[in-house]
Amino acid sequence: MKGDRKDILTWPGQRLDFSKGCLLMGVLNVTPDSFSDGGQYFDTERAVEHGLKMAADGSAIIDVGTESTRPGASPVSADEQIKRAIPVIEALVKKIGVPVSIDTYNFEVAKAALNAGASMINDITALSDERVGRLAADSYLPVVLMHMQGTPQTMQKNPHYKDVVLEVLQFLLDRAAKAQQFGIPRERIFIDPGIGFGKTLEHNLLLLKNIDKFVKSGYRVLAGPSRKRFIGQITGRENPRERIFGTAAAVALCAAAGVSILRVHDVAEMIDVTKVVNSINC
Ligand code: HH2
Repeated sequence: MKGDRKDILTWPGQRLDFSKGCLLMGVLNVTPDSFSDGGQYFDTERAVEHGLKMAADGSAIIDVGTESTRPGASPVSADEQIKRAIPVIEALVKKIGVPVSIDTYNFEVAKAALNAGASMINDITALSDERVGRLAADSYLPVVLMHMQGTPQTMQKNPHYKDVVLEVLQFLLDRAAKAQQFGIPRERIFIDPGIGFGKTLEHNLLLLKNIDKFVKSGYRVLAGPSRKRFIGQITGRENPRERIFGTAAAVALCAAAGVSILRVHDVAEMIDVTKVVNSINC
């Protein structure tokens, strides 16, 4: 299966080169309430400035999110999300050479983002709305399929699995097969175990410990451990912005295991981590 995975992923107008190892996806939350940077980039100008900085720092993709999915967060209307996302995407695609992805499971938001120039869809519900899958297929775009148990409102109430690694992997393989039925070729599919989405500390650790099993599936893997609560639980650091070294440990482990993309907030710091791991691994 690994043979299907080329080192360079190309799609209309874009390319990602994995030949030297993993790449970073910089998080750009245009929200007032995200768990670690809520409000910091809610203003369009500041959001664009931060996106430009992450690209200059070495981020290979900028991931624009307009709705917090932290545990207990409430959904935001599509109209409001479009209002938040579009000016930021339009400004970024004019100024940077790297792809902009839209972090959404909402068809209307995805469609508006693609019209504004976004060229990748990061769907935390793994194409729960089939129209998002067809949109990605018809537009020849890559997609990220993430696993979540429950919804952001309920997911941390009592997450339960018999075998978390097996169940999460099986779910992602099923969704990836479905994505191919929509017409998305397998090399454009990224699978993501969804660290922190309906998972206890133990579940998150098991998923990270076994991240190689996801890599061996033949699909490219994306992981998003950045600043998350499991790092606070281990280190005692309540403030997500103080979880950079903890994030670095998880990023290094994932990079060494062959994860293709790490979704991170602290691009300037994590680029050094991945450069070192990639150099050792090459
Ligand atoms: N995590 C978050 C949001 N989107 N997408 C993928 N593919 N994988 C992840 O692990 C992931 C994600 C949550 O982080 P953040 O965007 O910083 O927080 P919030 O949801 O509060 O905006």
